[in-house]
Amino acid sequence: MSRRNRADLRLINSPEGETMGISRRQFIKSAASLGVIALAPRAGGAAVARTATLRAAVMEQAIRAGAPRTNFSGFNGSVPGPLLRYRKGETVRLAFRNALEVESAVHWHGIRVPNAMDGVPYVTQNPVQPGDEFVYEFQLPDSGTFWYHPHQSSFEQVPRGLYGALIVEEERPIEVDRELVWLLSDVRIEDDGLQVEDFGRILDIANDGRIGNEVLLNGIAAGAGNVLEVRSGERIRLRLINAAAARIFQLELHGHAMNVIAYDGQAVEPHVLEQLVLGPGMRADLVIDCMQAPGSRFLMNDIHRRSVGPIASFVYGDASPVRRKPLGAPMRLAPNRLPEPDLGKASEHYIMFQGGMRGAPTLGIVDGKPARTHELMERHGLAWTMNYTARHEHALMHEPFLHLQRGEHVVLRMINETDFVHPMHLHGHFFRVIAVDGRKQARPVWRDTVIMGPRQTIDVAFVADNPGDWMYHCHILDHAAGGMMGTIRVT
Ligand SMILES: [Cu+2]
Repeated sequence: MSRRNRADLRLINSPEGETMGISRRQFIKSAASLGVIALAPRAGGAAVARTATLRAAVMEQAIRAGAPRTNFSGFNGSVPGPLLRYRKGETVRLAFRNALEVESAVHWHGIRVPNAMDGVPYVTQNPVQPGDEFVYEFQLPDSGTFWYHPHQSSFEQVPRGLYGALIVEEERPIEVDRELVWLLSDVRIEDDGLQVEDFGRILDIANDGRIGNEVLLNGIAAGAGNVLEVRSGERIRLRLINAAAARIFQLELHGHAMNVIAYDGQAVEPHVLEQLVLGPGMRADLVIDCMQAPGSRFLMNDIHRRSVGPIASFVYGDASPVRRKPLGAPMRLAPNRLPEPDLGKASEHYIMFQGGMRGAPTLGIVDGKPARTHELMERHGLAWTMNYTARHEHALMHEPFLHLQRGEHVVLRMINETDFVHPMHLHGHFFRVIAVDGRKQARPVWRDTVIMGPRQTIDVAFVADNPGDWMYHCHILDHAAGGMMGTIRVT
């Protein structure tokens, strides 16, 4: 256990950024290079956009003290990229500078941006060429926990390290003693620390995706040695983001109740979770009352079948408790205003998913021609179909698979005929998860990404109120590259 890891966890998203009077465009850098972009409140009341620059470039960073440095691509020289933190309703201006040797762009996952700001090459904008810049400017309609990452060759660019958190504070935040942002991810590295250059293998594409051999928490190796020092009695708000390309986390925390207060940034009625399942792209906000005795120690574990192991240790300092009883303040967040789908007048649409290396063989259409499973894989590098069609990242995006009228109330039935799990993500909108395998959900939660279990059917409902071509894809990024990707056109 290194001093460095300790420092990292304590520094993560501490509120100093706001209270230290940091001026415009300055970064606070922690020892482990987690930057926080915190900007001065705008003067006057004029609607001045808050600006920040995200520069993508190759870089190096050790994932644990003493380990050989790992080659990453990162924003502003760190993995994860700088923590962007704003308030609901603000307008932001984010300049993306591409210092990579490949085309890229930045997508703002979960933020209901105008279509032209969504950051999807070939769909909402041209790719940003090496050496070029693209300026994104949009208002933040919702408070919540969001993140950003490239949407070009994302199966490679994201696990190389291009991701960061974007937090939008509520108008009236709930009372907590401390807030943390944890970006979970992984990396596939050799003993020499270098990333394994095996991105986009059909074996990964057609299976569970490319899973790393080291789990990362804010760019540092996860594990029991990753220590979060807590004080008895304190209330922590923990914002969790799964930024991994393919890994699904299933988290449990010993000795503490995990009160979930938001999924994908949207408020839910606070309730206690025994386990939290987070697929790639998904987020959860937790409130944790640390009511154990000074000097005690507890593990947060990932108990997912593929990745059993500790994520971090909650270690109580010796200081006397801040309070003896949990803070009585409410945990419930004020909900964002989202357009409520009316199921009585909603149109119904279906998407059937097939493919993968296990399960029934697939017949799909690629570039207008039929292809059997082996042809999909061997000839096209594809493994998945949506409504019998497999789409390449570049080629077929201009042909939406679903047309919706602006303002249309929609029920989307997703029928997973594969033997695999798929976290399905829709851009530009939130949807309510209304039924699972035909069972109506008592409290349908808002989400932008929902897990479809193997052979499971999920119904979601939303109002298509945001015009444009919106990506709809699996957030296992190898699956997206392998055909589980398309656009929904709202006009
Ligand atoms: Cu998938």
